[in-house]
Amino acid sequence: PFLENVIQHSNFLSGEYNTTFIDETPELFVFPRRKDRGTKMLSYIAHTTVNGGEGMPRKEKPNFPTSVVPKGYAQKTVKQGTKQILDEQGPEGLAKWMKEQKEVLLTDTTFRDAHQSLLATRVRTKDLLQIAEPTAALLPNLFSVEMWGGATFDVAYRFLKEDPWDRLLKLREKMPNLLFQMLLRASNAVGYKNYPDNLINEFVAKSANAGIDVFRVFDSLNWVEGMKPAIEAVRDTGKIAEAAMCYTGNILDRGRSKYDITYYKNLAKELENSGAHILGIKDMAGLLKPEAAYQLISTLKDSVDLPIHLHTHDTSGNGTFMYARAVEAGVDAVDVAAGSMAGLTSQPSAQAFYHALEGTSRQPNLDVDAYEQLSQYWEGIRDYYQDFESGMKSPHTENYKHEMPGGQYSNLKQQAKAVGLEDRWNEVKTMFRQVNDMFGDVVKVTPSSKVIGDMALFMVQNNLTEKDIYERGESIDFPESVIEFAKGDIGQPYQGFPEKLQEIILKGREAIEVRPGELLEPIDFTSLKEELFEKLGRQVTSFDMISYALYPKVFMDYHHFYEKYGNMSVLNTPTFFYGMKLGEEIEVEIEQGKTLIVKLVSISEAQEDGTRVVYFELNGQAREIVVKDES
Ligand code: 3PY
Ligand code: ZN
Repeated sequence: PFLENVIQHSNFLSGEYNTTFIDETPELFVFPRRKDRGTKMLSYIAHTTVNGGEGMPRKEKPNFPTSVVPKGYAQKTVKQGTKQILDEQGPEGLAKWMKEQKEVLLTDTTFRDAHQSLLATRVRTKDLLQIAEPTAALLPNLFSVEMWGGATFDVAYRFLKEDPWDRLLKLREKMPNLLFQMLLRASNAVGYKNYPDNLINEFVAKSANAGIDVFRVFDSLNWVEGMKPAIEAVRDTGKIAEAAMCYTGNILDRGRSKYDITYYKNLAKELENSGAHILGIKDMAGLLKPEAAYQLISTLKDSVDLPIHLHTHDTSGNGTFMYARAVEAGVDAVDVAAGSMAGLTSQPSAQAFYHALEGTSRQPNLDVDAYEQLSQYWEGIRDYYQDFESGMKSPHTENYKHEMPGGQYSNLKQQAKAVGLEDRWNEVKTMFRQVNDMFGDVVKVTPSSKVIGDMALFMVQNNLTEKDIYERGESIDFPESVIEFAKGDIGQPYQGFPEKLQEIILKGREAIEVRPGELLEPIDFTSLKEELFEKLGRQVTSFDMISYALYPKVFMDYHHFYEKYGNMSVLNTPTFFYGMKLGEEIEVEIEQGKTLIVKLVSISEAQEDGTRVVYFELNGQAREIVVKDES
């Protein structure tokens, strides 16, 4: 403030200052009092109570039962696990160890994909941290915990107003024995478009440094060329490169030959040759049927030398049966979620899978009662996120038709609702598949699935048929993501683009066939750091810099929120989303050992200017906050 006072002073601006100015101008030493943390926090609570949480309608805070955290595990010495195997034996040693295990290995996805797929990725760090130590202690035999990447990165900043790096660092401390796994969209990192290679390298290096061990790398078109730089970047860190192929179509359908078993066999070999330590199979839409899984895994086991890690979404309800067949064929590891966060668009239930394999030699090595305890915790906190549930109540087999990824279903439904197409949701789903076929039957997963989804919405909204596109294409302004796809900006689809359609969409724009990363200017991190320092007015960490490079606007919006309200990740989740009820009292630990007690006393009627006064007690002292009622 001193410097600000000086340079804004009229004498300074007119150039009249000499060395005596400090004595002669005492007003320079009058600093505006910075808002303290308590006031900022009350402002957030007042705003949320009056107007509702970010992206949510205002709603009376429901009553939630207290969540049950299994007791006695905090700071307890945990049994060593896969993390120590990696640290001691390196990625090759770990891959060898995987293949030697008789029991099928498990990845728990509750910390990432399960809530991405069921609750629009909204689970907050606070709720993850509470269960981290018990998970590490109770499930020391897990292969890995998938807890980062995919959509969690931008959603953390955008909607939860928290720093995803902070989540990673804090969880790492609490779970020292288990491998941490993330989902990396190859050249799209944790975003929706291709980034320069040096940004991918930097992102991977810093993620590895902060605690990620297993990078599940995929390309949304299964384009291996697009995956190589990311695989290489992971290998350079000494961590595990799990190169995943996205499963699409149906190998059992002999009439649909584009993605047949030979396609997957060749792809697997290519990934092995590109340096993968583990071969991932990413069945993002839950299309892999039990017999197909058996045939696929058997073939791959014969063709590559890598351990195989299978991922699915249980949308159809066939997930556990499918896994059981994959286990018979020799799959090394599968992805499951704690029962109360499993099923439907999420992963199959860990407990159900355990019981399904009883009496077989490959039943997972797992304390199933411990999993039940953890599951009870998740069941409790899932309630906090009830406004983000997709509304799907039972298994849907229509995913075999529309082929929409589990993680996209609720998102696209929200998007449809936002443009007034809620009543035509069935049409959107049918159109999703039609657009897929128009584009030549493509792999659909972030971001290619977004292209198909955007186009499907666009066609339903404008009542367009495939015929219309071909007949009136020149006069149609296609969605931006569709144009970028046709330009080759997210890579090359297997067997290329349908030429005619590409021409119609591009309208003379040039398409590329090389890897987009080759054409993108590398990021100049030195000047980026300076730019960001100017913008933030504080020291810039490498984490800030990477996040800003990936998502400039999202990152700056988060920064502005933080300036205004402070660190709101300290609030409990119901308060973060709904604010407080009249008369309610909460405790907020703003830093270790420093707790504030907040009571909401009353809220005034709205004044003529649309503001309300919210009366609190903060540690027993009366405080007032004026907020604008936005209703
Ligand atoms: C993601 O990319 O976020 C996914 O989960 C894709 O399935
Ligand atoms: Zn998934």
